Amino acid sequence: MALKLYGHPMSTCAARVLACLYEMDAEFELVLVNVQARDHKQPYCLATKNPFGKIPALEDSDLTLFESRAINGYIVTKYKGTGPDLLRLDNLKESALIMVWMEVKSHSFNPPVSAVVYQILISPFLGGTTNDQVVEANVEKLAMVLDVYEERLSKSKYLAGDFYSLAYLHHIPHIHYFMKTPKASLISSRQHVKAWWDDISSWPATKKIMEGMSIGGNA
Ligand code: GS8
Repeated sequence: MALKLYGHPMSTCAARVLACLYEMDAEFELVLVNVQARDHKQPYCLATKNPFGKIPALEDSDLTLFESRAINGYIVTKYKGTGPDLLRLDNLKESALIMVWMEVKSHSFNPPVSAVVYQILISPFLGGTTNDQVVEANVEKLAMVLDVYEERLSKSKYLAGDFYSLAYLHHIPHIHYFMKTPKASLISSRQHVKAWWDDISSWPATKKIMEGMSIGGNA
């Protein structure tokens, strides 16, 4: 039976899983969740999909998973024999480095990039305003993270090494939206970060998810 992904292509977390499903060439069905109608907060969804009332969730027969990065770990492991080895589980050092950069993405890169994207694109889309102070504070934090990326990417093609992995894939949805903001030069002004983004944003799986990622008329 095909995998079932509950989510919406506009959501960064769901797009992260979609990118992985495309990359692994997995057969799946996307079940659209109407977030504005709060489908994901209904008792049935809380009980059977994600008790935290978030998207995405993945069903594989009797197994239900949530948390996009954990879902991707499952997908890559399940399709290891047929798709690209995005976790390099047979190589202890490489898989450890992938873990490091996935953690960096979650804990250092994600908080500032998502704050900027939220303030500049999502809040106005939801009828709110942009808090410029929050934007500037997070731009400063993101710049420091990207300085580390620039240094790292001057030494290897991708963050974890000269091979592509889940670490690159996990960055794509947020950077896609971030590049639609007036702060995009944080990426494009850094030679190696820009080359990395130009590379990973040209992958077929990346292009496929980008088609579904649009916030109002802005992105
Ligand atoms: C975060 C899920 C999440 O925040 C993951 O899956 O990686 N750590 C989890 N999902 C958001 C959409 S992400 O764009 C969500 O469900 N938002 C709607 C809501 O909170 O009601």
